Amino acid sequence: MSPTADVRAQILEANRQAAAALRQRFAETHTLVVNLISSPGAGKTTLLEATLERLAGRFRTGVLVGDIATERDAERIRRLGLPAYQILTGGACHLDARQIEEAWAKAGFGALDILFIENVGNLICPTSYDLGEDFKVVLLSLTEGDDKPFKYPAIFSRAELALLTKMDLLPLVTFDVAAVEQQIRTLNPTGTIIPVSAKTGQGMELWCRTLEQRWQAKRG
Ligand SMILES: Nc1nc2c(ncn2[C@@H]2O[C@H](COP(=O)(O)OP(=O)(O)OP(=O)(O)O)[C@@H](O)[C@H]2O)c(=O)[nH]1
Ligand SMILES: [Mg+2]
Repeated sequence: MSPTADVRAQILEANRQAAAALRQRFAETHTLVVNLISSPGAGKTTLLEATLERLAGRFRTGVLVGDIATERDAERIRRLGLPAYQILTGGACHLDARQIEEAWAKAGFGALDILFIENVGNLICPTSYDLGEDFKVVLLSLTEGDDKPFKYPAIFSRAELALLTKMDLLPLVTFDVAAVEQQIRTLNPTGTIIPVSAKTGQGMELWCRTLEQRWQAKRG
C-alpha cells in the first residue's frame, strides 16, 4: 500500500469507529439518522424546510448542516422555529463522524425522533464517510443532467433512497426521468426512487411516509 493510501485507510478506519459509537448511541435513543447528500444547490435545505414543516408537531426533529462557510442553511431552518446547528468544515468537502459527535454535543437538541444531517454539497467525498446514519439519501436535481448516476456511481449505489428534485422544472429542461431511474436501479437494485418537488409538494407525502415508516421500524 502506498503511504497516501495507508493514511487514507487509517482516516477511514478512525471514522468507522467514531460512526459505530454514534450508531450505538442513536440506537439506544431510537433516533432515526438521515444523511442527505447532493451536489451544491440540488435542494437539500429546501427539501428539509418543506419536510420539517410537514413533520412538525408529530416528530421531534433536529438538523446538523455542514458547509464550508456561512451559517445560512442553519439560519434558514431556525427561521422556522426549529433546532439546527451549523458545522463549518473550513474547506473540507465532507462531514466526518467526529464532527457529528462534537456538533451533537454542542447543539444540545435533547432527545430527538429524527436527526437530519445535511452534508457538504458534492457527490464524491461524502460518499466514503459513515456518519452513524441509518441511511443515506442522494438528491439529484433536474437541472444537473440525466447522465449523473453513471458518472457518480458510488453515491447512487450506496444511498438507499434517491430523490429526483425540482420535478416542477420538468417542462423546462431536458431530463429523461425514466433513463435516470434505470441508471439508479442498475447501480442499486433494492433502492427506492422518489421524484419530488419542494415547490409544488409532488412526492413529499411519499417521502415523509417513508421517513415515518423507517422511524417506526427503528422504534421496534
Ligand atoms: N423550482 C424549484 N427550485 C427549487 C426546488 N428546491 C430547491 N430549489 C431552488 O434551488 C436552489 C438551491 O436550493 P437549496 O435548498 O439551497 O440547495 P442545497 O442543496 O441546500 O444547496 P447547498 O447547501 O449550497 O449545497 C434555491 O434557489 C431553491 O429555491 C424545487 O423543488 N423546485
Ligand atoms: Mg443547503
